[in-house]
Amino acid sequence: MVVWKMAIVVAGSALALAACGSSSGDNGGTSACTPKGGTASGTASQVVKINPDPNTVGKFDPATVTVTKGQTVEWDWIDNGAQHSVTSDDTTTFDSGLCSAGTKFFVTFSTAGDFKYHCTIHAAMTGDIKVS
Ligand SMILES: [Cu+2]
Repeated sequence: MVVWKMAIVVAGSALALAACGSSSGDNGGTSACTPKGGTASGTASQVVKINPDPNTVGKFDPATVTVTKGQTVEWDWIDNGAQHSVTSDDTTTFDSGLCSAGTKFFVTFSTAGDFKYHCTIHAAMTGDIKVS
């Protein structure tokens, strides 16, 4: 009986910690989940899922996407174990900030080029949008 009560108290405090962590931007990143260079809704030609991965924490799936000028790419945060960002390597073209599962981010590419991006807190998470 005493052990049961302890377990419930521990579970409750873990939930409180998790809720706190997901609402603050102080776990390694400097940006909150505020889209820059993109929007939180839209109509996409291609969808990239942000999935959990046992080796790299998270991964962009697929890592490489090809679109034509004027088309929109959507990122869907699936991983509910960690926050991730979608940040262009130049850090200025687009940046979702650190976001949690359930977030969507849409970027429309109006110029041709090779737009590499990454997650700001997981160095192994990289992706590439090829625009022709
Ligand atoms: Cu990440």
